[in-house]
Amino acid sequence: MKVLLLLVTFFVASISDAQVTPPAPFGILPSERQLRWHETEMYVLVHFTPTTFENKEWGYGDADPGIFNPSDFDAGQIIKAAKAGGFKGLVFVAKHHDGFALWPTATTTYNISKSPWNDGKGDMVGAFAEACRAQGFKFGVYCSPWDRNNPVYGTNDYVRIYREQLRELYTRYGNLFMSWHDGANGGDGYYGGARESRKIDRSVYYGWDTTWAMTRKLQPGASIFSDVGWDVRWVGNERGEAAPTSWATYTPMPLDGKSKAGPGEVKDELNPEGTRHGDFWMPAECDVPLRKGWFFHPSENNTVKSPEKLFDIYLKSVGRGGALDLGLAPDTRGLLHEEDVKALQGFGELLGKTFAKDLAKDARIAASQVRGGNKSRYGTSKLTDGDRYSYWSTDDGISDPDLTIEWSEPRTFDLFRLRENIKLGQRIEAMEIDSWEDGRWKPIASASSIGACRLILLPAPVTTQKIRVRVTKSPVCVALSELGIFHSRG
Ligand code: FUL
Repeated sequence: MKVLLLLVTFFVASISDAQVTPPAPFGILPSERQLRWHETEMYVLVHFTPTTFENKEWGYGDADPGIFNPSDFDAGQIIKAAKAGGFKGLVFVAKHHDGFALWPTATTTYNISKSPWNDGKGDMVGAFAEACRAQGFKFGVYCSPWDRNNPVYGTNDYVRIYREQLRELYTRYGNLFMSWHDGANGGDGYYGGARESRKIDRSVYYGWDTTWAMTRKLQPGASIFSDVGWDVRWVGNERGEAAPTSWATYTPMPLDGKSKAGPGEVKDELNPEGTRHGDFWMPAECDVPLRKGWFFHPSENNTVKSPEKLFDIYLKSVGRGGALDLGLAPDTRGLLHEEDVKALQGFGELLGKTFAKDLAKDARIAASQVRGGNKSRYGTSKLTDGDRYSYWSTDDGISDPDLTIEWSEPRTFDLFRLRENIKLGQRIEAMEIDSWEDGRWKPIASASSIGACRLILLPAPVTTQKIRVRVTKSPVCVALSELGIFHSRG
């Protein structure tokens, strides 16, 4: 009898599952590669070249390779510190604007084999790649298109050399999660002794279409970052801050401002918000150095950002649907300075403490409607199951549903985390949160874009037994995958 009952239940459940079709995806969708990038959320960007030993921010391209000789280089120490900060990947600057290649390349003699480090037998890109793998970290490379050392910079020969440098990087160091291309282009430099200024037309010179076709072929999992966009766009500042409303979709504008451009085509103006209903899925990467500069300078030891400042940046980057790319600058020992290690450790602890207890998990969450009445597939339990892609949804046509979250006794909190299942596109445009106080609903927060992650910090903690989340604007039914409630000041 029991077996029969179970079978009947199973049968009825499968029929109702089959009858409820999932919501149709909305607009432009992320690629698998971009989904992995969104999941990464936080990574570091390491600058360490002869420029460090010159105590400069931009090497001119004329530094003697003999000065590059770290006394105690340890990629493991740097990764360990980043990991303690909650970061999941590392992008290493394999070549900065000074043109010095940190790996033994065949493309230029201005490379690590000419330095005394490891008797000229070292490979710093390899050392980082290996140490990342050993610590379960993702690894990526930054290879500067601008090269102030190369005698042929500005000609087509250089573009061929640059592509060959990328080919070496793509084929020697395993799977990369990012290929990072900065946007500083042309100007004065050493250029093989010419010591002059060279200008290039960045809209055509590099032929990015050809270069990135190679990236796709050799490193299909690598998200391409560039100031002209591709998989990931630059947020438009080096403070690590996305706009309060941030759309993951984007339509780049060309220089002439007349027509629409494709990804990779130069635009004259960045729209920090992204573009609602834009032509491409191109979320923002928010880069910011841990110190004042991207390179280590002893005089900037007192500029290391505090864990609290890093948390604020986290709220404005990851918390606005982007990723946080934090610049780390090893000193001339080849290690992260003690202050930097301390700040990262403190930040990691702050994150751990903040997100340790999700109060939504012990609340009763009731939805105004559940898609097809199918709670097992689209019900509110999906909001707290830790899965970014399972979700609460409603029937088509219901685009302003709400959730009531109730505890058995009052709870104190000040932070919300919301996520949409972005596999179905970025859908929600506005929501409000109310708290039940003195017998009525009182508005406590509101948000516009949600996307991969939206963190909302309240100005002060709120204590209540009941809250309400109201979606007030969405062009289609919702696909909300997470509602987390935390107490960051607890
Ligand atoms: C910029 C560069 O000019 C800076 O030196 C640094 O590498 C930063 C991450 O990107 O474009």
